[in-house]
This record gives sequence, structure tokens and C-alpha cells, in this order.
Amino acid sequence: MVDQSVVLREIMSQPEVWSATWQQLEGSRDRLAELLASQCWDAILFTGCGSTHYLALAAAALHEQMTGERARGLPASEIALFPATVYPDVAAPILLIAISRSGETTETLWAVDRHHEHQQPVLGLTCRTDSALARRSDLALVIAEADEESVAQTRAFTSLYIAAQYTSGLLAGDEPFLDVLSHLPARLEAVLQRHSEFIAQAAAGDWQRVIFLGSGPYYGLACEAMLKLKEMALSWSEAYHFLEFRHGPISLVDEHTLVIGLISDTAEDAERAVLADVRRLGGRTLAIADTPGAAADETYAVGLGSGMNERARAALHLPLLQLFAFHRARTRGLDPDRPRHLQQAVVLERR
Ligand code: F1P
Repeated sequence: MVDQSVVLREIMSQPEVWSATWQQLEGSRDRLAELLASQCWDAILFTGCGSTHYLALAAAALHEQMTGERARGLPASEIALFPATVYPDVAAPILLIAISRSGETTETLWAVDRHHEHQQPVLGLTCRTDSALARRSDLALVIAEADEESVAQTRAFTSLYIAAQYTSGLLAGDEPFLDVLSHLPARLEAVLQRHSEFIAQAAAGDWQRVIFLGSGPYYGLACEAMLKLKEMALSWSEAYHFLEFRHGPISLVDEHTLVIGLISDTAEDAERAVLADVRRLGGRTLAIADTPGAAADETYAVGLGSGMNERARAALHLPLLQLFAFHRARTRGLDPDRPRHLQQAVVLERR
């Protein structure tokens, strides 16, 4: 019987949706380039809430990696409630990149208003043209094709992340990078064909805890994978920077622990060594890298096979990790289309 889940349909639609995202970004290129070139930025501030906060973390790390310029990723509430920690120099030109699928999340709109109080521009990344964020932004990139019915973000997250990659690539003047992004949909098609079934099997394991590890831009992606498991499968999960895992959390490892590592190019050896420590302590590991490692004792290994560098291929991890959360929910007899206590956006009446 074919699974009728809405979120599953949205996860599997990502190859087409990423193609539409790419078209949309190319169409917005001139307007985006104009905003980016309008000032010599002291820093770029990425913000959002929940999934889009984690997106902001990943995007800020990528931005610094690509441009060598200062960038921060912050939850929107910190900008709204603790501006002194965000704007030590109120005169410095800062571009706020506010990210929100719905464009209606209250804290994100607060952050936009706070930023405008400093007479500074806002670039909005959203999926809804008629949203408050789109209206309030100095420039809004709207990826309507990535919008979702589901509560848990899947294709919206990845498409908005590609929009952030595109923005950083443009600011860095890195044309080859921008060109490589156009190959992501075809690469994802192959990844889903090759690994979807295996991910379903891995998700059905006897896990009491699942931990996601990532370094650099992959840390924000690991956090998003953790959130998916909580939202869809009501499962205990955590995310750490790879080497941070040894500093305490490693105590939790036992045979019911699965540690999923998003392996970078920059720090591959150091990251694989953490996974080897987990296995030595009796835990199980799943390494997701572009090419599978040579370690014979690896519990599970997934090779993305994209041939892309770590900056470009990042989004390819997410559909597999979203599928992991989806199948974990099914294994636990839960409905991944109806996360408990959650709505698509948190809209507050007042602070
Ligand atoms: C942000 C968000 C979602 C989360 C939940 C509540 O939404 O935190 O990430 O899954 O549904 O809202 P948005 O600002 O990106 O629309």
C-alpha cells in the first residue's frame, strides 16, 4: 500500500522543488545583487526560529567560510529581546537576512522591526508572497514552490538553505559555486533512489537515543535533523559539534545509541575518529559522507556520491535525515503529519 503521508510527499518532491527554487533564484539575481552591493557590510546577520534558526546557523557558518566576512546566526528572539548583544555598534552597516517559511512568525517579525529601527535593510527569505515578512522586507526572495502543508518543515528548509547558499555565492562572486548549485536536483534524485530504502531500515532500529553530529555549516544541519526527529517521531535526540561530543555527552553511549555524523571534507579524519570512539564504547554509527569511508568496522555508511564539495552538497543530507524521522515516526506508530503541540508557525498576541 502506498503511504499517503503529506510530509512524505513533500520530502520526495524535493528534486523538482529545488529545480523551481533554482529558476526563482536566477530570476531574482539582479535585484539580489543590487541589494548586496548597496553597502560595504560590517556583518551579515541570519535569523529565524525553530528550523529557520538552525538554517540561520548553517548559513552564517557557510557565509563566513565563503566570503571571509563576519556573519552570525541567531534566533530572532535574541535580536528582539537582547539587541545590545547583537548591535554593539549601532552605526555599523549590517544586513539582516530573516528566514521564515510562513513569513508570519512573531519573533522573526520583531527582529525585522528592531533591525529597521537602526535604519538597516532586511532581506527576507520566505515561501509566502502575501506574508508579513515579504511585505516588511526591503527585498523578499519568495520561493513559493517550496511552501508546505505539513507542520514539520522539509522542502521549505532545504530550498531556503539553497537560497542562502546562492546569496553567499553571489556576495563571494563565486560563479562556479553558483553553477554547481544547479546540479543539486539531479544529485538528490540519485541519492533518494540509492538510499531511501536503507534509511527506512536504519530508522526501524532499537534506538533509545539518536544523536546528530556536524561541524562548520553542518552543525546547523545536524540541529535541524535533531528537530525533525523530535517533531515527527517524538523521539529523544540531540545535536553537537562533532568533537564536542567527547566532552560529556559521550557518557550516554550504549548499544541503543545511534550517532549519525555528517562528514565534512575539511575535518573528515577528526570527525571519523569521534565515530570510531562511539563504536568502541558499544554505540552504533551512521556516517554520511560524499564517499563512504574505508573503516571496516563502520556500522552504517551512506555515500552521497555527488562529487560536489562540502559547501555545495550540504542540502543533500537533509532529505535522508527527514526520511529517517518520518520512518522513525511510523515505527513508533505515530502520525508524522501531526506533530504534537505544534502549528506551522508560532504567532504570539503579545510578548
Ligand atoms: C518556524 C517554526 C518551525 C517549527 C514550528 C513552529 O516557522 O519554528 O520551524 O517547525 O512549526 O514554527 P517559520 O518562521 O519558518 O515559518
